[in-house]
Amino acid sequence: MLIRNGGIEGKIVSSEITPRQKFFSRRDVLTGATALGVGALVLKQVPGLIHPGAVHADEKLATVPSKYTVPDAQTPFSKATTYNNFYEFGTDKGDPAKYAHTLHTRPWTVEVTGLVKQKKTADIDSIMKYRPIESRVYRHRCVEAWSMVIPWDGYSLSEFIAWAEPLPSAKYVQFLSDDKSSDMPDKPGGFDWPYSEGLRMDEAMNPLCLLTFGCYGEALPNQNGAPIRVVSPWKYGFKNAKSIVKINFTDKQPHTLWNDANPPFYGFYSNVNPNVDNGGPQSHERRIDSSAFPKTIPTQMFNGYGDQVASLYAGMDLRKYY
Ligand SMILES: Nc1nc2c(c(=O)[nH]1)N[C@H]1C(S)=C(S)[C@@H](COP(=O)(O)O)O[C@H]1N2
Ligand SMILES: [Mo]
Repeated sequence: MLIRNGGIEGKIVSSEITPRQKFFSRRDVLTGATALGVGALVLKQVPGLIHPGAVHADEKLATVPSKYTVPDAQTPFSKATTYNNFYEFGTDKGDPAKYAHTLHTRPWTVEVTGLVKQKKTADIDSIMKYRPIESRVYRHRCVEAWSMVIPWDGYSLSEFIAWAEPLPSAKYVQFLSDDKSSDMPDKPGGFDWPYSEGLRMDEAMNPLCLLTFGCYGEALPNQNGAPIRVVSPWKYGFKNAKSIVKINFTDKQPHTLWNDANPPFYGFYSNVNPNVDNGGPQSHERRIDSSAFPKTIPTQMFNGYGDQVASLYAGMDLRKYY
């Protein structure tokens, strides 16, 4: 397991002092790429040569077990990494596994902006060492009425937020995904890129909300949102922004890509709720597991996480705030 190393403070690159472009010279980037090994790079650049089911990230993660694990049968790795929504790489479920090899996940930094004591930038490798990485098996429910059970690897987002030091006036946190053309050259039109999502601060501070670096004990495959994403398992999957480059604290509810595109279907809260058919029926879900013919099962309120999160919404009309 990873030992607490006394915090990421010492390794944080302050954006004020050292702009990323200066810090990482072109030569450093190229040297880093060479160190990965030419073979690995070549394989990643020729996706047609490998069956998508075999796309593993190179890096194994040391993880500790978590009390937040559910007992449901897990979705096989080969399905969780080949049936994806990551529209930056195309709108078909198979597109991310085919095309996300263009995403460069090192060097990678996450900027902390908005209502914080001080703007700062953290390097992904420092963020990953900040707390022990837990393996948490979570239910994952897409608003398209399919679901998976995935062992995610990460630590509670609340730990990162404590480091980020938001001001008391911060009421929401917004996540912004990468949208660089060099990483995502063929983003579909008609969307207001970058992908943007958000949570109310108390939702983000709930320990279930996972800052995620891996799945199945290895670094996230690109198509699952490498190198860093969030997973809030009581909400529909689109709340969980992938490949995050910026975390922004605000006092107003942030705009989100899907809420802008189709507000009746994609509410800001989007808590899993079998009783609210927000444009499509949500009472059941197709559970993608190891069987050749996935079963349709009833959807649970808050995806089965009511004990941990229902109190966040006490007194709120969940039909109005869907
Ligand atoms: N940046 C970004 N994040 C995203 C999406 C996306 O298209 N782009 N799709 C969302 C949706 S709709 C779902 S269901 C989950 C899918 O995550 P998975 O592919 O790891 O299962 O990612 C979410 N995060
Ligand atoms: Mo989704």
